[in-house]
Amino acid sequence: MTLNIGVIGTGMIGQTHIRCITQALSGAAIAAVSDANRDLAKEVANDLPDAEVFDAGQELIESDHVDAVIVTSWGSTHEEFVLASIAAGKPVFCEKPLATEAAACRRIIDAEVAHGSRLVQVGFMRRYDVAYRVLKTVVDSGEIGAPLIYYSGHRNPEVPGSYTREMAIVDTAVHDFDMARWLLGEELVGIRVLPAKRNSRGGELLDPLLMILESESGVLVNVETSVNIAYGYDIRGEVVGETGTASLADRNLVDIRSAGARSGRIPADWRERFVGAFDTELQEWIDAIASGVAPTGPNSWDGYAATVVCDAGVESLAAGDRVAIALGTKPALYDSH
Ligand code: NAD
Ligand code: ISE
Repeated sequence: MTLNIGVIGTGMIGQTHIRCITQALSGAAIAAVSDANRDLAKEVANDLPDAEVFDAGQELIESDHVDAVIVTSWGSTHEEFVLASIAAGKPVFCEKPLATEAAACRRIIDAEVAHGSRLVQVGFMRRYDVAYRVLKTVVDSGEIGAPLIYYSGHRNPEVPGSYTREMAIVDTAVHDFDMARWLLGEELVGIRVLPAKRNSRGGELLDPLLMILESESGVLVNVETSVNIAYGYDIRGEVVGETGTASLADRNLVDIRSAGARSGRIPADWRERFVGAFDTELQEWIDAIASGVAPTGPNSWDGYAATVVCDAGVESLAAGDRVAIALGTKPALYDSH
């Protein structure tokens, strides 16, 4: 059976996911697209012979030709489309953030709990990256002892002019927060955000930022965002345990020896670094739905928790102080995930 997917938001990552589904993955087709910019949606649909173009995301969700929904529009629109998908009883894959406000994430959780089973998956694709998966296996095995510190470096060569101060936290570090929760298997309870000496390439941005978070058991998580670092898209991760350490290795595809030096290639951007993770993330989502199993990837609670950590981070940046993170009670629906 082919899973017919409707995509809302045919911008950069919407097109990346469509390409991935139509050119690399199996078991699914793009049956519908919608974008606030209708010309863009039509242009994207030109390469998709079976895709209908809808003026409104809501109509796409309700279409009988759409079995499952992918939401890749701007973050501020996610709540509306995720809630509509839940109301229609359709599985929905929502790019991060699940919603831009904690209260909106809570409304999604309430709707999903009322539905009675999981329909929502959030696009935290790092959980599907081969290197991160091996890192988690090592941590969970106890080989390096109990984790004590986790360092998470998130470096972008540059960011667009529309990138604001808070985005280093809510748009970039949100991935690191999710990784910390997933790798450690615990919630984060506090955050302190410290601006470093500014990178002169970053204009008015506070770049780099250093964030120090604590987990429930007292593990310290140290997140670095550097979003104008020029040399490439570099993702670092190291867990310091009681008896050893484990870190993401450099993933050179080639070793270059030239002019008396040895070097390797660093990815240009997130698409190049996480191409394999996006493939696995979407293939596992498609396979689960096709076989009638609820998605097992990052859930609404994960999306909510990440947004709450982001809110606390933004508050800490403004206040120059530590801010506590309070999540409240987790519904039983999310206990086994
Ligand atoms: P983009 O601006 O390139 O594309 C977003 C598209 O959504 C635009 O074409 C816009 O017209 C459309 N849109 C906006 N409001 C809409 C609405 N109400 N209905 C239909 N379409 C609407 O942005 P992008 O970079 O593709 O980012 C989209 C989302 O994906 C964001 O939430 C972003 O955080 C996330 N993202 C995730 C990753 C990742 O690594 N997982 C990477 C990039 C972006
Ligand atoms: C972007 O939105 C992403 O999600 C990328 O993974 C991240 O590296 C980048 O900083 C964000 O702007």
